[in-house]
Amino acid sequence: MSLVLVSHHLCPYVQRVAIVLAEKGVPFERRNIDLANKPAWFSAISPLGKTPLLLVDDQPIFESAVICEYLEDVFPPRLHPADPLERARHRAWMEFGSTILNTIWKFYVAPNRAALDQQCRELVSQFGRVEAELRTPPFFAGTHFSVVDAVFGPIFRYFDAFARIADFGIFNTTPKVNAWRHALGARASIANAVGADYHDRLDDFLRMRHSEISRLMEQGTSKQQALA
Ligand SMILES: N[C@@H](CCC(=O)N[C@@H](CS)C(=O)NCC(=O)O)C(=O)O
Repeated sequence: MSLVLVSHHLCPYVQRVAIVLAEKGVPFERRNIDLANKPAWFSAISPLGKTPLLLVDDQPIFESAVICEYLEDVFPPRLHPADPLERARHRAWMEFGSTILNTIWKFYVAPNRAALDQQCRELVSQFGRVEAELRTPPFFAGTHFSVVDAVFGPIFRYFDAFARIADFGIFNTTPKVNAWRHALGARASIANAVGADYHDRLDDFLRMRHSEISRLMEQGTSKQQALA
């Protein structure tokens, strides 16, 4: 079977699929595209025009959650829990992860300090919900790495970049989430789901948002230049 993951360098939804593939030890080819200038072959096979897209022997499957479910059906080991109710709970928290990704987007495009602070409060509240859901460390389901971990690894990666800009204190009141974040950061499948140039690419991307975050990054650069 040939698997091609049609990707974008920064896309967190691509990363969750790459992590699931890595956890299952399934080889695949990654094909990065420019989402600002989508190739015609991609638009032709992608109904939503979004990454990720998994080509399974040239047949396109779209939507990251659907792709993860397909991989669960086909390749061992099972990352989802066996119990149907627990599995439904995991799927629900995958969905919550997508909601957090939407807040992260609102956070880095916030045009001014007040809007940024508002999204910061929203993130604190959302991670508060996650905190209440976490049981035994190190992962979402204790020692068993699950698809929810694959969803949250790329979420937490954003906060490494945000922490380089300023201390937003987002995890100050959620120690379990913070510990989970660090456990996921140390997992090889998560670390390897992005290229070596990811940090620079993400910094460039954030700098070009013309947002409050971009301004804070500029201020940081000017301060560093003044100190040099
Ligand atoms: N619900 C989708 C979201 C995927 C998504 O938003 N991908 C972004 C990149 S991270 C995209 O392709 N955006 C391009 C566009 O919307 O034109 C999934 O889970 O796969």
